[in-house]
Amino acid sequence: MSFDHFDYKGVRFAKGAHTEETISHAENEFEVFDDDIYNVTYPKSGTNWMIEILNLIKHKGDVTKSNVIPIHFRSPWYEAVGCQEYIDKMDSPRILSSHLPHHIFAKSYFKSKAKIIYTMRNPRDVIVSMFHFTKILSLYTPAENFQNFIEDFIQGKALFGSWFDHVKGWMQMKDDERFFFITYEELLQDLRGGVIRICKFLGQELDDAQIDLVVKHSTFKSMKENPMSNWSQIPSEIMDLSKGAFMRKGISGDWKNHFTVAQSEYFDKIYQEKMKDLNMSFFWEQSS
Ligand code: PPS
Repeated sequence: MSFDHFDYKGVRFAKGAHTEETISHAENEFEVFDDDIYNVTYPKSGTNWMIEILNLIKHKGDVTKSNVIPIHFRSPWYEAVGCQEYIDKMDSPRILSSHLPHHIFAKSYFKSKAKIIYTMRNPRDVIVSMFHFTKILSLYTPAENFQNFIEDFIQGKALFGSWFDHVKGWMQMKDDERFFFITYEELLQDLRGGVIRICKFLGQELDDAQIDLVVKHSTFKSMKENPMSNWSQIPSEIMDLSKGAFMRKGISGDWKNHFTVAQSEYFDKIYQEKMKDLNMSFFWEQSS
């Protein structure tokens, strides 16, 4: 997995998208407001899906903003280069995205009442999604050797570091009332049920018709067809959609089309070893 990078507190970041200054600012100086909502994920785990859901919930299912504002401006990544100017203009409650691991997250968050929604996805499908993403996002050198890609992912050489450390870090907050976690696979299986649980966590009262609208406009099909949600507004020098789609397949279990039996067994062994101390079983372990 090749990209021009720098490491910060043991985590890999992409030059161009981040600088040591933006990461240090995000960690040490960024001001969290009590009514902020943070959409936190490891990359390729459903970040954009959650941006769509949370913004639709905020607007009680009204799709107007989703149809006119590109998705990356609706909930900017607060650690990324150039995002502060959009964040400064946001209405409250701000819905912000982040791929930061727990140990680099904004210090001011931990003294606030702000809420975090953490979405996780089967790491095997994260690997596949990221593998294809390297072909369209210019900061990457397109990946060709899948075996090496799996190895780099396991070694924490991916953008935002180790998936295992990310999940284990954030799961330290699993019993905190400001923290809610959900899996991509649960959303796939029951989007409406997921939306209702998220509303409850946020204290947002939507009626049945409003919930139906949130669901309708956050399906894979709706988002793929919406030019403001499918990343087609991004210049092709940054993301070249002639080489693949950002809204690629939107399914669980695509890893079975990519991993050999040997790769799958190898990954399972590493997964068991690295996750054993967490003592948690995730939804994808039952569903994939
Ligand atoms: S990123 O680049 O890290 O912000 O990517 P992220 O948004 O986290 O993940 C991209 C994958 O999520 C899929 N996606 C969806 N799946 C189902 N339903 C909806 N509505 C949806 N929106 C985005 C997207 O297709 C990527 O997964 P893959 O497996 O590549 O298709």
